[in-house]
Amino acid sequence: MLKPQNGPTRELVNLDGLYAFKVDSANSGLAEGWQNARLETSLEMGVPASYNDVFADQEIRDHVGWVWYQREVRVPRGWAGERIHVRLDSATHAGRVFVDGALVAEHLGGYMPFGADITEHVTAGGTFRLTIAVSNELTQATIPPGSITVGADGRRQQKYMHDFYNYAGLHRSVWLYSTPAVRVEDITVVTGFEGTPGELTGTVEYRIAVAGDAGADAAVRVRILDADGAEVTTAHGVEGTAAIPGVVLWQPGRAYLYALVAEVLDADGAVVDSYSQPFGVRTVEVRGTEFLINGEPFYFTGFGMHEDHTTIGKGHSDAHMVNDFSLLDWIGANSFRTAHYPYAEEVMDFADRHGIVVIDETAAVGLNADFAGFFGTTPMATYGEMVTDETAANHRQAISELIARDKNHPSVVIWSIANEPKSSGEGAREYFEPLAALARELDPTRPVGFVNVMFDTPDKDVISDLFDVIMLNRYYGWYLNTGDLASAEKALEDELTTWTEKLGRPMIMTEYGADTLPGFHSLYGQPWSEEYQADFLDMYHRVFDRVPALVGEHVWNFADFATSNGIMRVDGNKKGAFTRDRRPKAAAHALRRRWAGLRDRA
Ligand code: GCB
Repeated sequence: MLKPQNGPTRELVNLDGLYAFKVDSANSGLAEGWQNARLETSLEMGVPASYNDVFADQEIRDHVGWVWYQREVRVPRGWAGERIHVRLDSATHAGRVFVDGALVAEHLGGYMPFGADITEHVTAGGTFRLTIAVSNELTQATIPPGSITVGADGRRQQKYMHDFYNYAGLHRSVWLYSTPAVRVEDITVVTGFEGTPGELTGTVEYRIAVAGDAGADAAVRVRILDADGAEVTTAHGVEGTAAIPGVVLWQPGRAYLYALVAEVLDADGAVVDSYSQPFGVRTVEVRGTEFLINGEPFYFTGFGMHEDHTTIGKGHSDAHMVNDFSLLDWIGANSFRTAHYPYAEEVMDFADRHGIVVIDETAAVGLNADFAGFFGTTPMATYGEMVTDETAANHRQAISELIARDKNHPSVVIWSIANEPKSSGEGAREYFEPLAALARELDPTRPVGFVNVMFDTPDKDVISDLFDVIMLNRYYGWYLNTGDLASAEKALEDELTTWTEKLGRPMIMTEYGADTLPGFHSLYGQPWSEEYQADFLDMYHRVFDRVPALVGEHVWNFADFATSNGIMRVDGNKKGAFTRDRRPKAAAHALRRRWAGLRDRA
C-alpha cells in the first residue's frame, strides 16, 4: 500500500480539480450504463471535497446512494512501456472506478486508498474518460454501520449511530501514476536502537515486496539516507537489518526522518525501480502503567479531532491542515487521535515531519445499540443482532488496511480498533478477541486499544483486558452530573481508581468535553457557557494529576463540527476548544496555559 510518488523510475499526475458531477437520484446509473458515456449534467464538483454542503440544494445534501464524477484524462506520452495506475486516496463510503466504461476498481470503506493497474485500458499520449461512482450508504454490515429507512413517501433516509455528519464524495486526491513492470510493491520498516545516550546505534529491520517478474538475477538494494540526503548505510536483499551508528531518534516534538530507498536492480546492476520511504527511528512500549516512547514516559496532551470544515466538509485541504497543526502547536498539544476514522495520508506525513504523536483509529464507530435512543435508530438487543459476520469481516478489512497504510509512520503509536463499541454483555468478547489478535499479528510493535464508552464502566466491561492501553471517553459533568462539577469530580476519580485496581494498565482520557456556545458567559457555572467549559476541563485536570496511571488527556474536541440533525445538537457539536472556523473559546486559552506549560517543563 505504498503512496504513489515521483522518482527516478516513477511519475505522478494529480487528477484533482473540477469533475462533471451527477446525483443518481433513482440509483439507476449503473443499470443505465452512465459509465459508458458522457454524463448528462450541467453540475461540476471540486475534488477533493464532500459534495454535501457545496450546492444550494437540499436534495443533493440529503441524497442517499450513488453520485457520479467524470473527467477526461490524458496519459503522458512518455509513459509508453510503463505500467499505468489510477489511485483514489479515498471514496466515501464506496467507490467504483471506470476507465472508458470498464470497471477497473471498486472498494468498500470510505477512508482508505484503492486503485488499479489500468495499462491494458489506456495508451500513452492518448486520453480516456475517467468515471467514478461514489455511494454514501451505510448498512448494518459497513464500517461504520448505519441503516436506511424508507418513509411513507418513498424517501430514503440514512441513519447512523455516530455523532458526525455523514459527509460523502471524493474527500482526497485522485492520481494517475506510472511504475516499471518490475517494481517495489511494499515496504515495512521496524526500528529500534541500542547503546548509551550520545552513542546510540539505530536498527532498521526492513522487508520489501517486489511485484512483477524480476528474473532470477535481479537484486534488491537498500540505501538509508539521513535528513540531508546523505547516505548513511546500505543493505542488500528483500529483507534484513541495517544499522545506523550515531542515530538521531524521532522524538515527540523533535522529529527526525530518514529515508529508506529501496531499489530493484537488473542483472547488470542497473536500477529498474526505486522507491523512497521516509521513516523515523523510535520505539513504543507499555510497561506497567507507563507509556514509553524511546524508553521515556510519554504524557499525551491534545485532542480527538475530526476532518471537518465549512463548505468542504471532510475534504482534505493542505492549507486547512497546516492551520490545524499550527493551532495544535499554539495550544501546546503534542498528540491527537484520528477520531473516528483514518485521516488523509498528508496529515500522517505532516505529523511524522513535525513530531506530533498519533493514536490511529479505524472507522469502527457506532457499534453500540445503547446509542439507539440518542440517534433515533432502532434499538437492538444482542451483539448478533447489532453486527453480522459481514460486519466483522469489514471490521477485519478496516484494521488490515489501516495497518497496511500507516505501519511506517513514526507518529503512530497506538492502533485504536474501535470507538465506543458495546464492550459489556454477551457477545462483546467473542467479537473483539479475534480483532485484537489480528491487529497484534499485523503489527506486533505497537500497542493496541479501543476506546471505551461511559456506559461500560470497569464493573461491566468484558474486553479491556485484551488491550494494552485503556482509552476512556468520559462525560461526568456533562451527560452525567450535568452542571455539578463537585459530584462529577468524585465520580471521575472513583472510576479511574477502579480501572487502576482492575487492570493496572496505562489509561488515556481520549474524550472529555462540554458543549459551549462561544460568546455565552455566566457567573453561575452554567453549562454551555465559556466559563463552564474551562471549569469542566480544569476539574478533569485536577483529577488527572492525582491519578498516576493516567498517561494522557485528549479533549473532545479540537473544533466544533457538523453532525446529523437531532435535538441534542444545535448546528453541530459544540465541544470544540475552537469554533468550527478555528477561533479560540476561553477554554483554548486555559488549555494553552496548562499544555504549553507542561511542554516547556519537559
Ligand atoms: C462520544 C463520541 C463522540 C461524540 C461525543 C459527544 O462519546 O465518541 O463521537 O461526538 O461523545 O460529544 O457526545
